Amino acid sequence: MKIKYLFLSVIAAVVFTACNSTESKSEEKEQKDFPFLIPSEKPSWPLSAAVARGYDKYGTLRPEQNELYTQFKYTKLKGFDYNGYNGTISRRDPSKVIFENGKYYVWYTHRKSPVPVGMSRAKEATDVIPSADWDLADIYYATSKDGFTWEEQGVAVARPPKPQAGWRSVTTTDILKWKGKYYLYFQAFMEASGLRGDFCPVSVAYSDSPDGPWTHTGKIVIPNGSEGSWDQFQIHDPYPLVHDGKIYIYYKSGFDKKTEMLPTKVLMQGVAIADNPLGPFKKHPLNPLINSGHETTLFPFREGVAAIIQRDGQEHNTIQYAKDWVNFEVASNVELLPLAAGPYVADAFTDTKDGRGITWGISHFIKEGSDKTKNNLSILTRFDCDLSLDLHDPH
Ligand code: AAL
Repeated sequence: MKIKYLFLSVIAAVVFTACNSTESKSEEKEQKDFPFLIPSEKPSWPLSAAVARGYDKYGTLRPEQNELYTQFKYTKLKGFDYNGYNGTISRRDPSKVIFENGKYYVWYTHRKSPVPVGMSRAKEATDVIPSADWDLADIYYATSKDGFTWEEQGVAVARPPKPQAGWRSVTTTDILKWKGKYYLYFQAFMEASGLRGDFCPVSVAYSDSPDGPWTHTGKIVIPNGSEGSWDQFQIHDPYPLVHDGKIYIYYKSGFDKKTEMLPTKVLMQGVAIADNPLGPFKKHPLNPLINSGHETTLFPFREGVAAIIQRDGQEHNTIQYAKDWVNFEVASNVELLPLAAGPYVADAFTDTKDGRGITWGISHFIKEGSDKTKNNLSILTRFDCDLSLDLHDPH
């Protein structure tokens, strides 16, 4: 009997030692294979969701190694007068920047008011006091040799006479160059912003030169959506790019069933596509394509398109990428993003299949009026970033 117990205890000891050594081996293995710095190749051992995401979603553990990660730098522009920042002059919502005739061009919402707007609001549609920073505004443009010092050239597209589209205000424009002609798309307000004005559609003017003269088409080229649709209430921030031989106009709308006058803060972005700059534009069946953001800022990147998503929504403060220009994925998380950014996009209209990205542009910020008019005083600024596959701007 004793031999049996002796035999069993030997077996137990052997098994115990083997287990221990296996355990110590696997512990040893983990210690050996799990160095303090996580390797750049995805490890073979089990990972937590967060560490796995670093490999699977971002493709790199360091944002700086991500082509669509950047920080942003801002520089005060020279050449724009703001009446001592007393709230009577605002400039905001710049277009993309283009390079023509040996200089840069930018278009933007320009509002001049007899009194500081911060303290007054339009009550009636006939009021001559703007109800917001973009009420009773016209589209101005400026040119520059270096992107830092600008020369305001004056009105590009003025408000047309009532009852034409945009008679109350023409704002938030963006530029398209197509077959040698130039097109400015803009929000066409029919009422003061403080009333139902923000429920505006998009119209377009065209010219043979970036210096104008511009001709109003009087057309609504991207109309509000039908009752109950996501873009029923507003068609804002038109942003044209050329892709696949067509004109892609990305735009923002307020997406919920709010009925009060002020636009919603549930903002999403979609696209309308046409073969001709004057339409007809067909809204993509998957709209809205981007679930966050405020003003639209996009640029061709490699075969797809990238988008800077700022201010509102679950995925604000991200840069997103759509290889097919429709289905966007979060590419990076970023901070201190430019508001209403109008980047210099060298390949915005070349129908490129290999977008090279951006390094700078014009955006805006809201400054408190010098006479404490609080907001309603928007200022244009320059932003610089590193979202380019090339080293520098060729100009
Ligand atoms: C901007 C843009 C649109 C809105 C208003 C002026 O940031 O989203 O243009 O109408 O605010």
